[in-house]
Amino acid sequence: MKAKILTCLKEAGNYVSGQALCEQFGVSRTAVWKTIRQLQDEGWEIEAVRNRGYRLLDSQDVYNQAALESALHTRWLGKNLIYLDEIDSTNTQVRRLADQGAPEGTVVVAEQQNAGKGRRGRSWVGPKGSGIWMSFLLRPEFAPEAASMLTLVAAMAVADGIREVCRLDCQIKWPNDIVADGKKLCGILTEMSSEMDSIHYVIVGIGINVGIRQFPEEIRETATSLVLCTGESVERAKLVDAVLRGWEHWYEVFLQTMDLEGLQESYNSQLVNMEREVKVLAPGGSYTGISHGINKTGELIVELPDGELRNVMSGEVSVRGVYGYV
Ligand code: BT5
Repeated sequence: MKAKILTCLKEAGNYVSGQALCEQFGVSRTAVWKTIRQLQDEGWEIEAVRNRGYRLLDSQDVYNQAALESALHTRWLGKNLIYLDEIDSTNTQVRRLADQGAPEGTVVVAEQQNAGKGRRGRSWVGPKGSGIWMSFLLRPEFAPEAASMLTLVAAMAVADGIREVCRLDCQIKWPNDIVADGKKLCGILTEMSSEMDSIHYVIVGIGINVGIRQFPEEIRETATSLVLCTGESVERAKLVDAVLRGWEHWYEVFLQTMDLEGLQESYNSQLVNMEREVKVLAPGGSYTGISHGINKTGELIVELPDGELRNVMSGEVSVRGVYGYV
């Protein structure tokens, strides 16, 4: 009900009479009034004028179940959306739900993560009120080998979403970061539960720094946020919607060929390291070369000084710019 009234006010962009809301949703005037009060308590600025009705003032960053439901314009992703004030990690929460049989497309969004995860046991800083920390569940039919490409699909979705909502020209740092001004704005963590030749489920986790103004010492040089890059605040629910819509689009492109053929060109055009010298930090030792972008299976093609071309797989390495983080 809250989400519905909110959507109605957003779409109207003007006064909507109490009577019209009563009729549309088949509830009493008191029920409408109570719902408006709840929305106001959550932070929405709703003006109430006698004889005219209710009007939603400027869009604000209200972030909760109703705000997200009302902002979502996806086809299938997030039809089952769960908003939480606080959680250890949204990836871990989706895993718990997946084990209990949650459907494909389930999305978990949290206001705060207390034990956010990065790759290979690293941790992710996810303070309250200043980011998008979310994960979603897929139950794909394809072979486990294909799953590593999904991180790259997610990167495309995030970059599109940020451009659409924030008009910020961000780039992708292979395989799982979105960067702006040479610093990390977003990280992606894809996890999988599988057997030898079949996937039980995949969890795609996305962390976007939105309003963080000051980072912990250890990442101060390498991390940034949307507010630091644009100086503007962001309506997070809108950005969640744009990213999830972006996922639906690029995932469909991916499924057509079961590889990145349809994404490769666009991905490479956004790649921050394209045709630049990179340092590959592999378990067996690091080496440098020139990055020529990704191939159809999402490996990074790196040309070594002797001309040898190496296809670098994302599971085993990190890539750094020779002069800094990107
Ligand atoms: C990642 O790992 O970049 C994946 C991050 C995924 C986070 C999302 S949030 C929602 C979902 N739930 C989770 O628990 N995780 C996902 P990696 O490439 O390993 O980078 C981790 C490194 O990034 C850390 O070791 C820090 O150096 C740095 N870092 C940590 N928090 C950061 C932040 N908020 N912004 C930028 N850099 C950060």
